[in-house]
Amino acid sequence: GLENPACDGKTVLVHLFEWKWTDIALECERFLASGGYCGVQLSPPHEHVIITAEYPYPWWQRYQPVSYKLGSRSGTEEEFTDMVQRCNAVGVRIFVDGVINHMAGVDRQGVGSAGSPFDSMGDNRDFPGVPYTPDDFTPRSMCNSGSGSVDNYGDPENVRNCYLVGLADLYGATDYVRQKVAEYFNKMIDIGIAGFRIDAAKHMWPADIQAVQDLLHDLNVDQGFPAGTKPFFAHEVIDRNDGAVTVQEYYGLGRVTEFRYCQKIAWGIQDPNQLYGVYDPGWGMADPDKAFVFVDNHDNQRGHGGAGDTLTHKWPHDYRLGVAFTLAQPYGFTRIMSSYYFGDDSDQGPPHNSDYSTANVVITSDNQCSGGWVCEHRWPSIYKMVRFRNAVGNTNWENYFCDGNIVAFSRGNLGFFAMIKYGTMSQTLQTGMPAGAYEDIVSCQTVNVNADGTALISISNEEEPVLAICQGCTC
Ligand code: LAG
Ligand code: CA
Repeated sequence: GLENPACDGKTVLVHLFEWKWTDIALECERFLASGGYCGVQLSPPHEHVIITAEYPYPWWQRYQPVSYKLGSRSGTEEEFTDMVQRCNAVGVRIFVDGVINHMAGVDRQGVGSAGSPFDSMGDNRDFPGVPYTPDDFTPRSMCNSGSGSVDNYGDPENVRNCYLVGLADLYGATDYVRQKVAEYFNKMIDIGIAGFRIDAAKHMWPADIQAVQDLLHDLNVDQGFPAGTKPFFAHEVIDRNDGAVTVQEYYGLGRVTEFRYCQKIAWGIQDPNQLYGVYDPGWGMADPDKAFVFVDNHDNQRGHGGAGDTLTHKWPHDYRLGVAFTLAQPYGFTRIMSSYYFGDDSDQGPPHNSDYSTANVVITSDNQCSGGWVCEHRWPSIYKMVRFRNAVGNTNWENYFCDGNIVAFSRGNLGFFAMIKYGTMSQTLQTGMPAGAYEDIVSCQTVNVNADGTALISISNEEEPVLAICQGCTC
């Protein structure tokens, strides 16, 4: 449903940022299904602008819609449908990044990725591929900024009615826009997707999102969803206690992104004494059953939207700890980032062929990726923790231990997690688990839990300094 995706209790999404549909279909079959992943967040599947002049094919061209045709840098409608069906067939669900706040920037015209012409220059708003005409965009008279762009985050009217970085703002209060968006979403629901990430939800009125949701179909029973299941929603609301719009306004529409978690986990890995406070209601952070959490996303990992204090794959040791801890602790519904390398160039698109079409993902003999793809979701201490999170369900964390370097806790009596920031460890800790021999799912070594729940906890791999045992889990 709205807050919990229909994936049989599986609890982790992975964002396969800029992957092609053909590669995602393969990844569902060869890795994600057995890895216990709930599903994949796609890059936006709609037709987008193609940018060559100021920069060759930046990743962010996909955040400028031209129409709702399913033809994008990631592939065609046929490939999209094939991916959805093949992933569903192995129990991995597909989640769409829905860009519905706006169309292309007001400095753009040309032909989109599926062949539709468009003209968004100046006051022109011609998107025949939908079609949208000037009436479908928020009247300039409703925006109180001089430039016409969002420039005052202290004012919700400005945030929602003005043009976000100059992107032509859709007038979501109109029936026509609501119907066109719902038509786009319903087409993909009927193909078999399971839900949405709503881009720039902060810049839309909650009532306008609600109106679209009211028009949506239930998930497709022929693709294995129970009858009457609503699509899952994660609304992108960047709320860092720094503006007039709060995540709480979006409760009732599904989950909300919790960007304060990114900051909290970065600080916590810096100073493990702070880790117990990753969920801080005093900070206004979203309720646990509303929060959508992640260590980094495609924006803040490269200094775009809501960046600052962000852990990324560029610091692999700390990043592994951050993601492993995130998957071990109980707060929120979790998403893992899967990136490509980009150095210092925050505009750079995905690995590409000589004609700039997106390159294939290359899988190596040790089950990692190459060809410029990072594949954090295949790093051992990350993907193994997906199993842990699935196994411990909704249990609380207990037996919390922290000495400023070692952090450990149990999840009910279903699982126990430990990690160490520097060095190695060998120490007796309370695991909260029934007596018995368990396999550490990270190192594959045996952990013997005594009758009183204590066990000798040893971590010797300084690269992947994480240990996890759970009931029913093997290495
Ligand atoms: C988002 N969430 O609210 C996305 O996560 C984020 O990646 C999107 O921005 C943004 N909202 C709009 O969907 C990205 C880039 C921007 C880029 C924008 C449109 O972070 O840098 O703006 O996508 O492609 C670009 C230029 C701007 C220009 C604008 C309009 O960087 O300088 O004004 O296009 O032409
Ligand atoms: Ca808006």
